[in-house]
Amino acid sequence: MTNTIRVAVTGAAGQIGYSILFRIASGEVFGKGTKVNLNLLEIPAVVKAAEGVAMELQDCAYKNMASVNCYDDATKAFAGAHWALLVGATPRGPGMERSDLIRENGPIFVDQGRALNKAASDVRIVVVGNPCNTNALIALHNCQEIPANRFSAMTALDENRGRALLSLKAKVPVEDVDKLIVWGNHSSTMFADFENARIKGKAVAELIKDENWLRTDFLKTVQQRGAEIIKARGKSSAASAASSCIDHVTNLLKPGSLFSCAVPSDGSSYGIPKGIVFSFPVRTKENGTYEIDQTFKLSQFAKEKIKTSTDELLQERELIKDLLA
Ligand code: NAX
Repeated sequence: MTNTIRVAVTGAAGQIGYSILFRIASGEVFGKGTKVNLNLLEIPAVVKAAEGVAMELQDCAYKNMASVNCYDDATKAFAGAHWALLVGATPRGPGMERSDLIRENGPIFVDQGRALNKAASDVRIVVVGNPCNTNALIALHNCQEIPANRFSAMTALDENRGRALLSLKAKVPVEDVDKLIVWGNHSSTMFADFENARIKGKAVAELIKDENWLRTDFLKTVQQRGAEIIKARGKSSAASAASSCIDHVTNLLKPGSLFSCAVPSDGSSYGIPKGIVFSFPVRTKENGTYEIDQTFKLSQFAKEKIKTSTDELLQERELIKDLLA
């Protein structure tokens, strides 16, 4: 085992933290040939709970975990990190509007962007904490030293939800469903593009001959799945979110992967304006970077759905424009 990396995880004592940290420490994410130093970040009032998680991580005696340390200071937690998984954020409370949540969580990502700017250089940042697209935009604006293409936000859970749903409907194994790209915002306006998706290499409509279901129930179920889980479980999705975050990271590490990933738009792809973080079909390249796949054909129906999500992201940007350095 030769390679050693440092991974910072924020919101380490939260639900997703409790699920993802053990899988990172086990070697599942970065490979059995890599040792991981884990830096856990929590707010001061909760750092004690993170210390409890750290004790459990030590008690697993994972060969792939080189160290685990807890911090309540972002600059210390991000020092020398190769990956920063920004999971921590305040959850949406009862009666709270999305716009309130954006204003509540925005400042966290100003601080964390600045801390990354000071403390890390060769780092890749994945934003999970909601509203994740706009939080990623805030963080990258406050972190001028790190290239914008090192920042992404997670829409892999939405893609996984959609793939699972199509596989159940078509009665095929989930691995037979691919190219299901979720476009836009990780919110109820996201568009899970069943028109470009493939089941066993064929158009979805060839196997699921129910266009009305695809255009209505399918899209709505993917968009509302998070709320449905809260209703059933009494808590938000955490293990599936952690699992999808692992898919997001492993896809970014594996050249040739094609997956849904929210990245900064430079204005050159699919007519999406510059200056928002938008979920596109992202293809990982050999040298650890990625490109936006340009081969997707969008119908008028898809374009309308994508426009709704684009407009929402532009409105979100307007709400936090004072936080963009
Ligand atoms: P929890 O409320 O269980 O945990 C969040 C943790 O973050 C708490 O322990 C809190 O103390 C900590 N925290 C808050 N502010 C912090 C800061 N400034 N620095 C460090 N830690 C901080 O939430 P959990 O279920 O773990 O979800 C975490 C985030 O993921 C939420 O914002 C949630 O909305 C978001 N999600 C995003 C998803 C996605 O697909 N992008 C799906 C799952 C999830 O809903």
